[in-house]
Amino acid sequence: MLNRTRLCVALVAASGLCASAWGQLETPIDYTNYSVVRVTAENATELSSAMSISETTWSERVGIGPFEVVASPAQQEQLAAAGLEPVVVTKDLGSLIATERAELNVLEQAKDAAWFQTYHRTADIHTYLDGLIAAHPQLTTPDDLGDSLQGRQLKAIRITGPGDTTNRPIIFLNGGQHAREWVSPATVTYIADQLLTQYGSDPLVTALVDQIEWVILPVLNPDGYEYTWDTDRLWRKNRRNNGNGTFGVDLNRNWDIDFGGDGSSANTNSETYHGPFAFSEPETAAIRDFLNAEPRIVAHIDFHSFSQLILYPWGYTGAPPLSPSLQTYYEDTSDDMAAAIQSQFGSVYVPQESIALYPAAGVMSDYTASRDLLAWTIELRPSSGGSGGFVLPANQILPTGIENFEAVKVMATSIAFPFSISPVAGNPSVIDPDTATPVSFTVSAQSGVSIDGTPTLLVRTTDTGPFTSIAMTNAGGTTWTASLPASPACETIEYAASVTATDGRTQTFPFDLNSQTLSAEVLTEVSSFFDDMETDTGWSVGSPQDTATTGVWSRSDPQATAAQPEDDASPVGTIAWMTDGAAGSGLGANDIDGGQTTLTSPLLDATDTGGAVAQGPVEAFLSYSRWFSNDQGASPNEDVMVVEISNNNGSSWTTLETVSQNANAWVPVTFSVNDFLTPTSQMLVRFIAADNGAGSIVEAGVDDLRLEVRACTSRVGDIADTFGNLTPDGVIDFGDFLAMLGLVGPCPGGTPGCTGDIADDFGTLGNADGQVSFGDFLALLALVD
Ligand code: 0X9
Ligand code: ZN
Repeated sequence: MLNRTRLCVALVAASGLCASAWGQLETPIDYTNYSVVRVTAENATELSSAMSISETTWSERVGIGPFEVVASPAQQEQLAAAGLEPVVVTKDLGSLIATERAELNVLEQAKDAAWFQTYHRTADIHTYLDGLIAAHPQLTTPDDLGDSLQGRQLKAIRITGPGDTTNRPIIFLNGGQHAREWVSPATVTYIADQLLTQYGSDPLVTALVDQIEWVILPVLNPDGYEYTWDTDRLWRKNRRNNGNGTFGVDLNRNWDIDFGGDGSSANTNSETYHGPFAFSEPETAAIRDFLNAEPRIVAHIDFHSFSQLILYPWGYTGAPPLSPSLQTYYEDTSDDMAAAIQSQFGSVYVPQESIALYPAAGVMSDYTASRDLLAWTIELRPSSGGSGGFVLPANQILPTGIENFEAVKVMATSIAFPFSISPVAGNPSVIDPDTATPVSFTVSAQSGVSIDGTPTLLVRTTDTGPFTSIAMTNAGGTTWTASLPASPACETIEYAASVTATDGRTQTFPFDLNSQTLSAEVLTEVSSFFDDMETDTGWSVGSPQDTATTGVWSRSDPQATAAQPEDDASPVGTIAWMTDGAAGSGLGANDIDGGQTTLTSPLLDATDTGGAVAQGPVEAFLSYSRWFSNDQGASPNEDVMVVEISNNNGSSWTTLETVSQNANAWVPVTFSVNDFLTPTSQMLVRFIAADNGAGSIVEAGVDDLRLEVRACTSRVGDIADTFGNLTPDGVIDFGDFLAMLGLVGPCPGGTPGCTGDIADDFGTLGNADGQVSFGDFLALLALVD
């Protein structure tokens, strides 16, 4: 068991750590040689022995099955003796905590340490809030939501723009309900800081501060939080003396929603002890009173760590279903929040209903949801206990704050504005010349609001000029469509959506058109490689990692099984690359067995402009049809096909997609190569299909691979180097006339349409006749710009 001796040693006292107003401080618990170990409880008896041997759990979910606990070497032996099969996942927690502490000391001492490069104690966080209030007196007011059990203030900051606030919705954010989740108060403080520092410069933040009143409470459980600094870094609850030698109530089980139900404990020693009755704790009661006093509160987020989750209601057993519209709202908004987080540093936060994590009773966000607030619990970094759990390195505070500020903005946007507008995923970023191209948006109105007329598409081809507005038409449900106008090659079309409400408010996407628009490049197809696999164009099978014994890639006319098609994907021809196309004696005869098999393309040139001179970007698009089936056999849905791409002839590889879809059909897919790698002349693509599970049926196929290169090529008349010493510069000007003079005469090789021999589609005078002549000069004149 942990050493729980309460002592206040002189050294600690001298450092000020003992100078508490509420009594004696305790010696910090030493976690040297403690580890995080994964145990597996086969039954309730094993579960309860695990809980009695180890005092601190590390997993989000503790129950029958595998979970993680903190254990000393002696406790690990006891766990093993009790049949819990302990496996160490993080060695020496003590040194992890010591490293964190050392890092803190260094940063604290460095005079220029920025606030968010380190963790801070409650009093310092409060001082920081005071600093924000002093620096932004027009936008802030201090707010005291009550006192903790040990008499610390529940100090919040109120943030809103000037003007009448009587109808402004309030969003309430809090951190620090669980003491050891240090990144939570830090993130919440960061959000308050950013709302204020970006006000006046970022248009969206300005609008969100003007239209919403924010109440932000970084530390809801200051007594527990201070205890994690002084005594037990892994303490979770508040510091209630339960009177029987045990301490602490889990505040996040103490709210009046299904109080005492599943996922909360009546055992005072438990980490999820719910307390004697709902709101028995001053911290939870204070927030209840605040909610009662503020009918304008519409939304709430409770920040925790860790696991990277966006949890929405409900989280308790037996909760009634949400209304369909609220369910859709939570799913859509939580997805958008996750996407906004991911857009910053790629962190994946998973949106899900709270109960999908585990049922828990008496939880804060369920309580606020039960009062008709929109309510979330966000679990911050890291994604797993193996990467530090609650002991998150201080250099992660800033990225965690930045990514979650994005999520908060998305959530607040859904409240502050009349519509939620998003471009559909399939809108093209590259379009054909001289071709009207549709783009679509989804537009949904908040309740009580409707669209006036139709949404419009705003379009322009200059960076700063006025937009032309084009009415959109409804394409079913909330989807609206209009076409980008046909435009010549090399234009960049900027566009946006604009929607007006019947109450007169207008909202655009992107939000601020002065700083951001959507765009599409008009690029010409300059080359295209197509392989229908009917002949061998130089594909290769095998890699050093390949171990498959059957179902190795081969080029063949497939024979149908329950997992494999009868026909290739091409409208003409019969052949595709298959993981053995022969049916054999049955379903499992010729599918992949024994590991992976790799198919690699011939070298592809994604810079081939077909002889044209490219101006600006060259964009390559890779498409193919693929077959994948893994949902039959003994261990279904375990295997995948990984598609990788290289731009250096196979020296390194980047994943294009990981296929697990059992479409039971050929699926055509297209990727922009530029989204993954810079296109080069040394491109390869490879398909790695595998059967790693025992007894699965895995079949894969590839057909109709196309590599298309698009570019802005020099226009006819913009004379290229090969014909003169003037560089094509995207502009037809006097220099081109001079260069063209030097070309007068027959085209090289007599081929019509050489540069200068103006083609018909550029002017009625053009004749592309194999001669550069006076008619071509006249046609060129018409192109000057
Ligand atoms: O268990 C909790 O209180 C929260 N997780 S934490 O690890 N930070 O303690 C999550 C509560 C979410 N609600 C439900 N799972 N019902
Ligand atoms: Zn928590």
